[in-house]
Amino acid sequence: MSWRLEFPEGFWWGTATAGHQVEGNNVHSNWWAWEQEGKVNDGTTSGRACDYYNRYPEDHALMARHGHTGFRLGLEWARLEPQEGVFDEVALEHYLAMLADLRARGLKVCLTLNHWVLPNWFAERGGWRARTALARWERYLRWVIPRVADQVDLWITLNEPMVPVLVGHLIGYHPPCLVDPLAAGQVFRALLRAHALAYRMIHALVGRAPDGGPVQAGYASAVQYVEPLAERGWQRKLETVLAKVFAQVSYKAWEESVATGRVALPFGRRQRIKDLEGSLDFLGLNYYMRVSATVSLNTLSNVQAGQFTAPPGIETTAMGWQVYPPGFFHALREGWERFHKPIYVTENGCASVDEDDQRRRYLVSHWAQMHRAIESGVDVRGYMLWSFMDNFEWREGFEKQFGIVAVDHSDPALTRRPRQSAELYRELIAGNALTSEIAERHAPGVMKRWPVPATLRAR
Ligand code: IFM
Repeated sequence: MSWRLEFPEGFWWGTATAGHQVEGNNVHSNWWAWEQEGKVNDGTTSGRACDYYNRYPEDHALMARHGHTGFRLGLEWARLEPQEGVFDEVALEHYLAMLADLRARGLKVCLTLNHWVLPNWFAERGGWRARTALARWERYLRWVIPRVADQVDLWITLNEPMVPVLVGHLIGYHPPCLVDPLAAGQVFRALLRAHALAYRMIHALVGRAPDGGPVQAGYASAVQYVEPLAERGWQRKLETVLAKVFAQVSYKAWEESVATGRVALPFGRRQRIKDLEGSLDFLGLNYYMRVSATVSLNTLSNVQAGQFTAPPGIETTAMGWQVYPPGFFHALREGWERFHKPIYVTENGCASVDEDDQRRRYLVSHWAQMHRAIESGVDVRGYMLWSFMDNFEWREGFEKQFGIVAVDHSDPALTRRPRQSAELYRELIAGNALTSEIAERHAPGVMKRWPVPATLRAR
């Protein structure tokens, strides 16, 4: 039985990265300082990362050769404002050259203004919790936004804001490694304000998008599909409650706050935040996994990062994350139903347990679910695969490999070696369609395991 899943004309196909994870030598940042204390699990530091900062022409050329039509990258605030109030014009010129190079090769630009990492001076003066944090952020934005404005097609104010809130301030896994619910609450509110401010400033300081259309700004949210693990009985009941709490805390509180303009914290005063309500022109959605909420007689434990339990028969990636493609469909539907705004998938991908087979199975099955969502009426406009190349995976160091392009970090030349998944992606983009032939050749059997209605109907 053969089938063909066509994507809308003009669909954005690209990859996503973050400055600190690929550029190298982000020496004035809080992450860099923290890494020097030996905190990264595999004993590495971000160091030269992929040296994307210097090798960007080679990387962009590779993207263009593979038919990509866009790229998501980030600016590093610590590079641009290495000391408080001192802005680095040379670094800005460098970023402008990078952006111009992308555009010259026909790649559209999705730009992230903040992907967790802070200038070290900002972190040392209290980070997002400082009374003056917002004024510092505003001063930086006022300088940087107009300078890059004519090169940016899509603006992401903040990447996965709930990660610094929860992972940095509640469970203490990322810097500043606090286990402090009050601090987490403060950062949550501060980031809502930071997002609203950035959104408003982008609209105030940028006239039009490069294609002449309206400015497009949003944030990128990390969305999981959360379900109870048990199928019946008292466990199911308890786990259903736990699943709700987990989803609420991990992303829904943020989304609700943006939708209503009021802080959606439990026991909160539903305080109103200036300019927050509806502060998105599109929803940036990052989806990786299903989370199964589990409760056993003596633990309430496994909703912590890296300790998710997968039901039998469900594979997990090198991150220990469940591979559950239908969750992607549900996440897209949920995002659409909440906001009724265009959706860009700003991240989706897999740290493969093997060289590339799992990654290809993952990608094929998730693209099919994205197509299913589009067919059901969700306005998905683009997809940015995480990630272009193996990069610095935060506290996990270089061990986890998300790249469709392999980079061996012990290789002095940091040679880029496209994996078969890069070829798979090229084939998908070339036809703007996923076909049964491509799927079967790259990921035999996966569409039988995770069929979507269109593949069952087809002849
Ligand atoms: O590497 C990260 C990225 O920085 C944010 N989203 C999830 C990715 C994979 O863990």
